Amino acid sequence: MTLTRSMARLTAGLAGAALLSASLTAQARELSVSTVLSDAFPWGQAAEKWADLVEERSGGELTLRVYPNSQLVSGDQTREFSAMRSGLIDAAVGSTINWSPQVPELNLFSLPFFIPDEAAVDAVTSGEAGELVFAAIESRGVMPLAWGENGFRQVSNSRGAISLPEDLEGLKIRVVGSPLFQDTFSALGADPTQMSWTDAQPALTTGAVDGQENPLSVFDVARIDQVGQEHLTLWNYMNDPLIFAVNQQVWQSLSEEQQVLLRETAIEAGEWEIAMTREQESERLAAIQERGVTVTELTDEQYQAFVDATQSVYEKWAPRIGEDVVNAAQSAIDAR
Ligand code: X2X
Repeated sequence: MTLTRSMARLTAGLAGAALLSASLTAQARELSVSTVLSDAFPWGQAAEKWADLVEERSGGELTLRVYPNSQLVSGDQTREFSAMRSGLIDAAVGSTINWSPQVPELNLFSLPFFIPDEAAVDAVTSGEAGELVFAAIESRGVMPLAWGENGFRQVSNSRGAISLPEDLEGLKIRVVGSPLFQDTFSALGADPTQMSWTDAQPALTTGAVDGQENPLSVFDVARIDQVGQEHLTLWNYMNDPLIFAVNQQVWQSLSEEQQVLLRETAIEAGEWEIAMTREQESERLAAIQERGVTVTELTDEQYQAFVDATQSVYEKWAPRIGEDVVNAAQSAIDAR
């Protein structure tokens, strides 16, 4: 081969490689996905499942990279929605609680003793109330795609068993940074203190707070009993759904095919995670009890005492959430 011919080949080869890589960069797209909990928890697993399905079905054209532990918002989980809206984060699998400071309608799920069981959760999320909530999110610059579930939140503490509101009197309870929680625990006579999940664990360890509330999966995986939380009350006072969502500009920049793919895989990952979370509840409870935690279940009268004590929270927050959303949810719950 003459020098000129081999040079010509080399040049053609390089040009080809450049073309190929240019077309790859034009097509391949990576989106960041924020979560509060890692894949040690069902919540983080929901995001990983979404990423796996997208990887499988997009043939590498679209990649979701999951950033757990609220790291994209430096641990401040109540800033996740704003960060996604402004485009600092492309997407998230986030909790209704953490997004409620920016989307008041999401407080629907935090109304104490309002959505009592799994059938009620499903009736709300899959019906008109769910649609209104998704429309509220969309109107604030974020495209919601699917539901997941962190679970029913149960209260624990290091002092003694809680079976009536009086038992919470004066207890310092860590709550998430959402104002409704402050009202609920104040109404119950406790001393609520707002902090992120990142700060909650050291606060429980040092005894700076007496108690906390989280779903069984979080209590179990994070080994909350090992930081002195020996008393757990099953009161199902609220469920904490998760929402799969994408920044609006990012969403609009995707092809229709990619949008369909993202939505379908989010729905699939969400359904998978909700079923898994619910299935695991009884084995998690057994594991928690085996580790020596006292588990308290409420009689109907005790439950009613909590409902009555928090009635004022419902009255204050229903108008802020929007009567149309609350009424649609109430009808769905009644008809379940
Ligand atoms: O902070 C919490 O308690 C957690 C992890 O459950 C949420 O992000 C709502």
